[in-house]
Amino acid sequence: MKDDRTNVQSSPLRVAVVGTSAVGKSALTVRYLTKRFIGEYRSDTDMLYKCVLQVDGAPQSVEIMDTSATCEKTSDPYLQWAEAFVVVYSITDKDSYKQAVSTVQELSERRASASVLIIGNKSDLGHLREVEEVEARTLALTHSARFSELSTAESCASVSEVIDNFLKEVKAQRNGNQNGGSPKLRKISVTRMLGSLIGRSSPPPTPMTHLIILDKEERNKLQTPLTRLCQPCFRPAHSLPCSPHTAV
Ligand SMILES: Nc1nc2c(ncn2[C@@H]2O[C@H](COP(=O)(O)OP(=O)(O)OP(=O)(O)O)[C@@H](O)[C@H]2O)c(=O)[nH]1
Ligand SMILES: [Mg+2]
Repeated sequence: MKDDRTNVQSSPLRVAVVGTSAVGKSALTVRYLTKRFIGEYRSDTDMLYKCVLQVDGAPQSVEIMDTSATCEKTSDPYLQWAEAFVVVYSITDKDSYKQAVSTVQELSERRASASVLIIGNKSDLGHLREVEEVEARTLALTHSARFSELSTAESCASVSEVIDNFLKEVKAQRNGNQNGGSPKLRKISVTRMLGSLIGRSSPPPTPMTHLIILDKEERNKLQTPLTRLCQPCFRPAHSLPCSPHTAV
C-alpha cells in the first residue's frame, strides 16, 4: 500500500488568473513558475499549467489557468473550475481596476467560499498611476480577499512570496473544508495563521511539468466533468466519500 504522506496530493489546487487584457496575467504566471520575466506573450488563448509545487512544505499538485482576456468566452467555466482566483489589474489602468471590482463582486456572490487574491500589477510605473492602493486594499477587506501591489517586471521575490502564501492559504482552506466548519470563520482563522507565517522563507517552486494550450472546444469542456462538485470541498463528488458534504 502506498504511503499517502510521501505522495503528491492527487487532487490539484486549481487557480484561475483573471483580469482584463495587458494587465500582466501571463507575465505574473510565468514569473512565478519560472522566475523569468518575458516581455511579450501569446495572448489569444488560455494557458493551463500543471505542475507540482512545494506548498506549505509539502509537494502539491497545482493547476494554474492563465486566462486570456482577448479570447471569446464567458467567465462561467472558470468560476466552476477553479477553487481560487487571482484577480489582476494594472495600477496604471483604471478600467482594469473597475473590471477587477466587478469580478471580485461576482466571486463574492457566486463563489463565496473561494479564496481570492487581488494583485495590483505594474507598481514600477508609479508615475502613471491611476488606481490608489488604498481603494484596492479596501475592496479586498470588504470581500475577505488578500491584496498585494507589486511589479512582476521588477520583483520576482514579491511575486513568489505573495503567490506562495496564497497557495498555502488555499490549501489550508481546503483542508479546513474537509474537516468541516464554516467557510467565513475559516477565512479569518487562516488569515491569522498566515500572518504568523509571513517572513518565513519557503522552498522555490519546482519547474512546471506541463503546459496545455486550450482551444475553444477544450475550454467549453472545462465545465462538463466539474458540474458535480462536493461543497464545500470542491472536489468532484464521485471521487470523494464526501458525506456529510452536499453534492451539487
Ligand atoms: N512595466 C511593467 N510592465 C509589465 C509588468 N507586467 C507585465 N508587463 C507588461 O504588460 C504587457 C502585458 O502583459 P501580459 O502578461 O501579456 O498581459 P495579460 O494580462 O496576460 O494580457 P492578455 O493575455 O491579453 O489577457 C506586456 O508588455 C508585459 O511586458 C510589470 O510589472 N511592469
Ligand atoms: Mg496573457
